[in-house]
Amino acid sequence: MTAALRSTRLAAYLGTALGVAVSVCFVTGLLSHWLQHPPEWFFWPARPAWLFQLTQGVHVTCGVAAIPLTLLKLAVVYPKLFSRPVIGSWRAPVAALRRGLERASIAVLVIAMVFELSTGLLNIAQWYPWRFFFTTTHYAVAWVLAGAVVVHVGVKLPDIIAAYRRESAARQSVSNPDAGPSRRAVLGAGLAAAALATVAVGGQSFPPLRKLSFLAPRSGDGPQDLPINRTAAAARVGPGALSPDFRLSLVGPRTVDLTLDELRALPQRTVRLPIACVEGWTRWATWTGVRVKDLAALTGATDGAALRFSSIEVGPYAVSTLPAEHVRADDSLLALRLNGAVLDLDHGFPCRLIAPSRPGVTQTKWVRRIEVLS
Ligand SMILES: Nc1nc2c(c(=O)[nH]1)N[C@H]1C(S)=C(S)[C@@H](COP(=O)(O)O)O[C@H]1N2
Ligand SMILES: [Mo]
Repeated sequence: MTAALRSTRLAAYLGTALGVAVSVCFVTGLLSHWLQHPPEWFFWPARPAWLFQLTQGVHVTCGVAAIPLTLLKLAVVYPKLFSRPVIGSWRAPVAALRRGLERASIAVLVIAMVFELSTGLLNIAQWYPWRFFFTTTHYAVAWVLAGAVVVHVGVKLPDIIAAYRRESAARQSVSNPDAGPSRRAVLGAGLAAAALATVAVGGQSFPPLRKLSFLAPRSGDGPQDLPINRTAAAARVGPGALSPDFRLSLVGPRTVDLTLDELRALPQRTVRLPIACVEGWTRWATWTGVRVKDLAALTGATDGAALRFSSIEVGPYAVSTLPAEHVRADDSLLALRLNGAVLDLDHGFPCRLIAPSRPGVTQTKWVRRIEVLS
């Protein structure tokens, strides 16, 4: 690699692009985390229905775009990782401290970055070759990464500012521009690789891009034109879901048990809503079922109550809480039908939750019990 490519300026450009991508991933990741584990103060609107599709699509797409940028940035700066002295001399303690902090933050930064990008990528490919629980670890390391980025940018700020100011000077310092690819060519190639990565997987989150998305792990397979996250067989819900003794229990000020026929006899509503999976894919469908707020009203719940949905299944995604804002929304349904036919067993037969602007993981399938909270 030529001197031009090792320049601070290229490192600063790539660093800026990466800083933007990481910040966007951090914020959209926090939103996804709060949606799944809402703190008291957290509010998320029920409209527009595609809001979570957008934030999560941006999260996954920026993460993927960051992969080629990270590789390029490492290629540009890696000789510095081996530069000596490691920290410096005690005779200049302030400089040594700064250098020590810089190097430590870079070590943490690189490790956390590689960890976040690789686990995120494997997660959207739905391949889990590890033993830890993905979401908790990905979330915890995100804070480590954010801290390392803040320290790194703080330490490097003088260099970054200087790099942006020194355009012409840096150009002149390149003694032999023919010795290899130019800085601009490398930067262009990096951005092109990032754009390609974006298009290659972005289509699973943004349907108009879908035909171009040759790497999108999930886009349209599954019965009733909708991918399946977890099958009925895997969740072992078949007997309970198909039993003629199935009852939906509504538990609130009044407790009501409904058979499937009784559910079908209630007023039905049809809406277009997406399943927007945290793993990045989104698929819109037409859902028909009973409005959640009508079910809440049957139990005598007051306006402003949240509901807890529990599945026949036992497992990590068997229970979800629907906040009051979404209970009130006209489009939140306990769905009985999907794309014009009875809900497939794999999509949650006899009934499943579908609510607007929510992560797919909270759209509980095979619902057996709805409880009024507070
Ligand atoms: N009971 C139960 N409900 C569940 C899940 C699950 O594993 N068990 N997976 C969730 C996830 S992660 C998603 S993305 C959606 C997918 O719904 P689908 O399989 O009908 O497409 O269902 C959600 N509901
Ligand atoms: Mo999901």
